Amino acid sequence: MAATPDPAPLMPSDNESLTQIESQARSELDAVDDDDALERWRVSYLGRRGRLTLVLRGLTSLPLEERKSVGAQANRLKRELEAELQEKKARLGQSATEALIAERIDVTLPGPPLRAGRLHPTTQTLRDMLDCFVSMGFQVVEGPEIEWDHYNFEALRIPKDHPARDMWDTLWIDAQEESDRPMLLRTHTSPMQIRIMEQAQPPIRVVVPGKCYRYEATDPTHEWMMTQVEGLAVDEGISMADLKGTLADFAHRIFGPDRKVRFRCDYFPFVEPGMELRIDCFLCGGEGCRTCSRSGWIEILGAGMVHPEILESVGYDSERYTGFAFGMGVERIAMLRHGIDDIRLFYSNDLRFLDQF
Ligand code: 2U9
Repeated sequence: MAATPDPAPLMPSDNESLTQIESQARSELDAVDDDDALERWRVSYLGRRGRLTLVLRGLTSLPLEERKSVGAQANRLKRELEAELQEKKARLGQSATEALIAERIDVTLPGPPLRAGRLHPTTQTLRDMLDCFVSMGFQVVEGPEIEWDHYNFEALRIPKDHPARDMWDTLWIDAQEESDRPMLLRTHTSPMQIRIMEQAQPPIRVVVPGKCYRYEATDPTHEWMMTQVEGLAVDEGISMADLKGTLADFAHRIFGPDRKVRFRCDYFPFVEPGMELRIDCFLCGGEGCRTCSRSGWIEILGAGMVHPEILESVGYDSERYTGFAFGMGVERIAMLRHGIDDIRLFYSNDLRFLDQF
């Protein structure tokens, strides 16, 4: 390939050009920020056809005096630029190392904090409730959420067309309501107690937690899905005193030892007698407020002595065995404990609510 002809050397009196070369070389070197740019700079000033090299090569054509002075300046500039080139090279190498060090991962540093998960407020309260009954000797048993009409209603003394059915608005499975063996979403966990009694002999002490479903409009105290805890104790010699002692103890452990408790009559088809348990209102101290509907008392659960007809229907001798049963809503207990005024908050998945527990 034909060599490119050398550009014309500087004229002997071209001192200004040397000054220009010096200032341009310095400012361009200043702007250099990587190895490639540094090499381009070197070629352009100090390379074989670099601007300074050409000045030095052109010295021979100058008169002696000028050659001496321009030559001295050009050689000084060459030495200085070569030194500055080395310095820049070292600095670029250093900053590349620093960049590598900065990029390095220090595995000994603590990681970013993790957002810890937590138990849902329903689960927290449910666990406290179950702990309480387990410590009294009850076993925890779970059952199916889809049930036969038989276990949910018939076996609990709630026959079809009985007015008591209106107490539970039901979600039926497809067109099953009209079939021989209608199926539904259980309205309470009571069917499981029937299943247990069918399979086991007394003594029985079980608590049955689980989701239940009701066909009803939601409002601050009603949801179409709720969690229940029900309990059943069957043995020889079980009396109302056992029921009252067990449930009063439960109320004191969940709501505090200073709570007053009282039992009042209520009706449920599967117990006789039936009753509700109330505690004195801890918000108004019994004066009467919105939470206790101005009564000074808050209902926390329903209970009663298992109806003898139910004991007989599962094959127990009701002359020998008696039992008590109870049921309550877990969300209701959690609402009272935490002062929550709307049950719909539990399953609306609003983290501002859930983060508080
Ligand atoms: C069998 C025999 C008896 C369970 C009982 C209640 C009273 C009761 C409700 C309270 C509010 C449920 O969450 S709630 O809607 N329950 O009041 N439950 S006695 O009695 C039984 C259960 C099964 C075989």
